[in-house]
Amino acid sequence: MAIQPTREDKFSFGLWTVGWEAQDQFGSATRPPLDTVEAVNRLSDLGAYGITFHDNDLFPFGCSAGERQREIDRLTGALKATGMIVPMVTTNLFSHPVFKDGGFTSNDRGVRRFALRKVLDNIDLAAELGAETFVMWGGREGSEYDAAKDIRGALERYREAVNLLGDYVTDKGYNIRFAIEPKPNEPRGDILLPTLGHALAFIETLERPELVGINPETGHEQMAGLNFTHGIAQALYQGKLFHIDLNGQRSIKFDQDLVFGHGDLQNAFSLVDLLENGGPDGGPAYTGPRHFDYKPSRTEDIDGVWDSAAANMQTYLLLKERAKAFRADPEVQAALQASRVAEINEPTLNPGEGYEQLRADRASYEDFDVDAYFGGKGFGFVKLQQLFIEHLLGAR
Ligand code: ASC
Ligand code: MN
Ligand code: MN
Ligand code: MN
Repeated sequence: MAIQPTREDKFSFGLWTVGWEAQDQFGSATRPPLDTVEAVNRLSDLGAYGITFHDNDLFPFGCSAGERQREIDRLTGALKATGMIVPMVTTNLFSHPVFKDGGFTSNDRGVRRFALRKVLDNIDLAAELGAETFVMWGGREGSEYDAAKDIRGALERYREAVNLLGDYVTDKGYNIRFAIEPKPNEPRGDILLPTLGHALAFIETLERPELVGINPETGHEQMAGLNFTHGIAQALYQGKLFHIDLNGQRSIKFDQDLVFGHGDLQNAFSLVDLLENGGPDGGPAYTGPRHFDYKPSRTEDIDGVWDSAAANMQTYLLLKERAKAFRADPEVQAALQASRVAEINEPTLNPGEGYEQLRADRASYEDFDVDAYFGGKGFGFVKLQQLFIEHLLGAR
C-alpha cells in the first residue's frame, strides 16, 4: 500500500540525517561519508522537495573560502539538476571544541563574538540559497553545574544575539525568519530554552518578536515527557510554528531520533491529523516544510539509510490518509459530537457579559445542578479514542 511522495507534500531532510555516519558515544562510525550531491539526488528520487544543512555539513569548519565555495557550487549544481530547494539553513555551534560551553552563551566573551560572526556568514549563505527559515538549535547553550552558569546573564546574551541577527536580516532586506529549536538536555546536562514553552516565552522579550518563531522537534518535547501534539497546537495558536522537525522517540530517554512514527505512534497520528486537518474548514493548519530530523539507526548500511528516509515520508502519508478517513467517518463525527469536542470553541461568557452579569445569572451557579450534571453523563472520550485507534490500525 505504498504512496508515492510528491513535491507538493513538501518533505525535506537535513543533510546531517541521511549523512550521519553513525558514530556515537560508545562506538565509531558504521557507515562511510555520504556525498552532498548523492544525498540531493537520492532524496529527490524518493520524492522529497528540499534539503537543509548546518554550515559544516556542507563544508568543514575552518576550511578555505575556495573550498567553501566549491562545496556550495556542488550543492547548487545538484539543486539545479533535480529541482530540489533549500527551505531552511542552520549553523553548527556545537561540534567544534571552541563551543564546549556554548556559542551565544559561552562564559567566554570571545567565543560569543566568534559564534555571532559564524552565524552572520551563514545567514548570507541562507539568503543566497533562498532559504526562508533560519533554525537555531542551541545544543551547547547550557550547563552541567548550577554554579557554573548565570542563567539570567546567559538569557540576556541569547537575547542580545538574536536581536543582532534580527537587525541584520532587516537591514539586509532578507526574506528570512528565525526558528528556535528547544531541547531539554543532551549534549549538555541542561540546555537553555528546554521546551517550546520556554522558547515562546523568551521570544516575547525580543526586540523583533515577529521575526522569531520555533522549530519544535518531536523527540525533544517527548524527552521532557511532554505531549508533542499539544505543544504544536500551542505554537500554532500563537502563530509561532515557523518550522517543524519530525522524528520518533520512545519515552523519556536519550535523544533517539528514530524514523517519524517509530516512536509514539498515537502522538504521531494526532500530530498529522492536526497539521493536515486542523486548519480553517478542516484543511491544513501548517503549510511549511515537513522536515525530518532523524538518524538512520547505527545498525543500518547505506540501503538502510534510504529505506529509513523513505519510511519517514511513507509513514507520514499513511497517517495523513488515516487521519482523513478518521475525520470522514460518520461514527467519528457522532462520537466527537457526543463528546462535545466543538463546544470548547463557544465563548464561556455571553456577548458583552462581564463578571457582574455572570454573578446575576442564577442558572450558572445557584440553580446549576452539579450532581445531575456529573452524575448523569460521561463525556464518551474512551469511545472516541477507540475509534481513533481503529482508524490508526486500518480497521475502519
Ligand atoms: C539541529 C537540529 C537538531 C540538531 C541535531 C544535530 O540543527 O535540528 O536537532 O541540530 O540534529 O545532530
Ligand atoms: Mn533529536
Ligand atoms: Mn532537530
Ligand atoms: Mn536532532
